[in-house]
Formats: sequence, C-alpha cells, structure tokens
Amino acid sequence: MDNFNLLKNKIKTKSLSICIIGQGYIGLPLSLAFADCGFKVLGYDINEEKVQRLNKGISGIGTVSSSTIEKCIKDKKISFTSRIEDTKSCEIYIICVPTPLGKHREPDLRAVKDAYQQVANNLNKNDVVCLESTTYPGTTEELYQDYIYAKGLEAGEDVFVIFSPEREDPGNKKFSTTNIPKILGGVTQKCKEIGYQIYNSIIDEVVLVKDCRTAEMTKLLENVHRCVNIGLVNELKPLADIMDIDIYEVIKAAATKPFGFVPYYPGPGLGGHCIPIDPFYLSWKAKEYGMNTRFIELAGEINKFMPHYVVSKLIEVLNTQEKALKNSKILVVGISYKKNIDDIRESPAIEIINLLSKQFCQISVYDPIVNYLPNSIKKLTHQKIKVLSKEELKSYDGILIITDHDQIDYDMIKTNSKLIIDTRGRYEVATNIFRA
Ligand code: SAJ
Repeated sequence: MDNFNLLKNKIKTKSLSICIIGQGYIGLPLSLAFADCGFKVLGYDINEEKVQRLNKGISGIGTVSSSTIEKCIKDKKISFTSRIEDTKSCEIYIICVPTPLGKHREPDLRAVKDAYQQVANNLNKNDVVCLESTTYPGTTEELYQDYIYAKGLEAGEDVFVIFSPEREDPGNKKFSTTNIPKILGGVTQKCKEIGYQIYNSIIDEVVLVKDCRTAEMTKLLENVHRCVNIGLVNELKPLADIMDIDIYEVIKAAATKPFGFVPYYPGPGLGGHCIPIDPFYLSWKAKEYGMNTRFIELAGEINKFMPHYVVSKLIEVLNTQEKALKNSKILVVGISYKKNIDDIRESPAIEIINLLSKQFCQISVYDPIVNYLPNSIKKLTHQKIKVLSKEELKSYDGILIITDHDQIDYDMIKTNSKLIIDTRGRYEVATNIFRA
C-alpha cells in the first residue's frame, strides 16, 4: 500500500496522534472533539500554568466543562504539554493560535509563524499540517513555501498542508465544534482529501473549496459580513435616537420580513478576538493589490466610535439633570465582549471604563459571569460588586447596561435606578431610561 493510502487508512482507524497547538477557545474544544472520537491527542500550549491546570482537568474556559477534560484524561485519550519536544511523535498538527493586529493595525502572525516553525522542525514524511487561525488569503501558501517546501518536503507527496478556518460561536448552546460545517482547502488535491478525512471523523459536514486562499477568504467574508452589518446598525442608532425612533423596534419589525433581511443589533462597540480584528487582515492585504476596502475601514471607524457615543450620551443626560459626570457614581453592568460568556478580550466595556476614568467619576462594575478583572481595569474602578441590591442601585447617579447577560435582574435595576443608559435594547425608553 503506498504512503498516501497508508495514511488514509491510519486516519480511518484513528491510529494517528494529533497535536493541537494552542489550547484556547478554539484549540481546546477541538482537542476534546478529536479525543472523544478516538484519536490520541496531545494539546500543546506555550502557557505552562494553563497546561498544568488542563492536566489536572481544570478548564479555565467558560464554554468547556472540566468534567469533559477529566474524562478524556482518565480514558488516556488526551494529555497536555508546554514542551514542544513532546510533540515530535505526533503525525497530525493543527494550529489554533491567535492572529491579532499589531500597533499599526497590521497582521501579527508571530504566533502562527512560531508554531509553523516548531512543527516544521518536527515534521516527518506523511505528516499533516493544518492552520485554523483566521488570516489573509495567501498565508498558508507563504508558510508552506517558507517553512516546509524550503526543507525539501513537497505538499501532497511528502507531507499534507491544509487550511481549515475555525468557526466557533462562544456561548452558543445550539452549535458546537462537531455540528458547525467546516470549510477546508489544501495546497494540493491530495492535501484536501487527507484534510477531509481527518475532519470528517469529528464534523458532520466538511465543505471542500478550491484551495487554501479560497478557504482563507471564506472565513474573512464571514467576519467582514458581521463587522460591516453591525457597523451599519451602529451608524443608524444615533440617527434613530435624534429622530426619536426606537432603533430596536425598527430592527424587530424589519426582521419580520421572511427573506432578504438579516437582523443585527447596535451595541456599545465591537468586542471579541475576531470581528473587530479579522476584517483588517483583508484590508491590509488588499493594499498590496492597490485596492481599498472602504466598507471595512468605515465599519471599523463606526464600531470604534461607539464607546465614545455611549459616554457622550451619559454626559448629555446627566446635564439635563444638572449633574456633571465628574464625581458622579457610575455602575457599568456587564463587561465581557458579548452576553453570557466570561471573555473580556477587546470588550467595548474596557474602552468605556477607560473613557469614564478620564472624566473623574467613580466607576463600579457588576458582571455575574466575569469573575476576574485585569489590573488595568481594577486600578480604574472603585469596586466590582458581587450582588445587586436596591440600596446599592439607588446609590448610583447613572447605570450603563453594556453587556446584557441573560441572568441579570433587569426589573430590579429598572425599579431602583435614577438613570439607565441602555446600549443593548433591554428596556423600552422611559423617563429614566435612555438609549446609547
Ligand atoms: N455584536 C453586536 N451586534 C450584533 C452581533 C454582535 O454589537 O448584532 C457584537 C457583540 O456584542 C460582540 C461582537 O459584536 O462584541 C462579536 O460578536 P459575535 O457574535 O460575532 O461573536 P464572536 O466574535 O464570539 O464570534 C464570532 C462568531 N459569531 C457568530 O457567528 C454569531 C463567528 O462570526 C465566528 O465563528 C467567530 O466570531 C470567529 O471565531 O471568527
């Protein structure tokens, strides 16, 4: 049996070990999905503390249960390491590391390149390398040329090189790693076939596309679509407000159209490690072709302005009550980047707290899901309250609903607050309730 069919057979019998590089919101659920279907999985992460915690079966990610990890460890299906030399014996490498933006909003592929370099150093004939991190079209081809082909290993013959973008919606109980269709492209047709077999072991639907560039672009279109449409409703929110129109009622009414309309909702800004970031990988790459992506840039400007709009609205409303924001007591309700999760990365709440701190008001925070406040926020806030009480609520000059976790008691807040700035459409507009 030739190498290619031997590899296909080993995938089919799950007699291969998979190394998943990056044990975050994407890598950890993926590791557990492969372990659960019978592969031997080694979860690699550079963070030693995280690896020690994972080897004790402690998740640290709100959307992944510790009991699931404990079971996989007990069944000897998975282990975790921060020593790259431990990954040498693996045959399939899947890279799920962050792709942030640099300080000039340019792609920062350092984590991806480090991972690729480490994998290439350990790569043997018939091994497989897959990148899942969101990036600009052409990245996988560049990495293959620089780190693998440069070593004399040819894709589709000696090794198999794939791009299959992650698709997770943290906090979404309806969709998980195994039932979200997976896009997949390869450097060659044989790479695609191998990739299809690997992912089809755990995912119901694997959607093959022409090549890696197509797969990379598909993922970016998904996130650009969200970024631009959220930017659209964020632009319309202040307009509707000044026209004395309830934008949430308008969107709800428009959503009754059974075709040709997808509802998006205005918010206090755009958070998370994807939507505010990924589109700018494409706008950066477009410039190399002499093209501008004006929708992406404009949506970015609008979304980035929203925290300023929220604070200016608070100042405006306090003024009508002949109060200054300075020395006022303000409560920020909800600080994660979206509701019902504990992740505060790129959260607009952080930007709003920074802006409020420059107005010399006293800032308190309430978030029943986020247990940890980074020092950068701790030093700007007076306190993080654990339980809402009537007395506590009455003591504030203004309350900002920033992240509207479902478990929050909105009736209690409404009944006991002097002033509410609602950035999520939780309330109808009222004498003490304003939209921003
Ligand atoms: N947001 C709005 N209005 C909306 C929807 C979202 O203001 O109508 C805000 C959220 O509050 C949040 C940000 O946008 O701050 C991002 O929200 P998101 O729902 O896109 O959440 P992410 O970034 O965790 O996950 C997204 C995925 N979400 C959905 O498809 C619903 C998906 O786009 C990607 O699979 C994922 O990013 C990723 O990993 O790229």
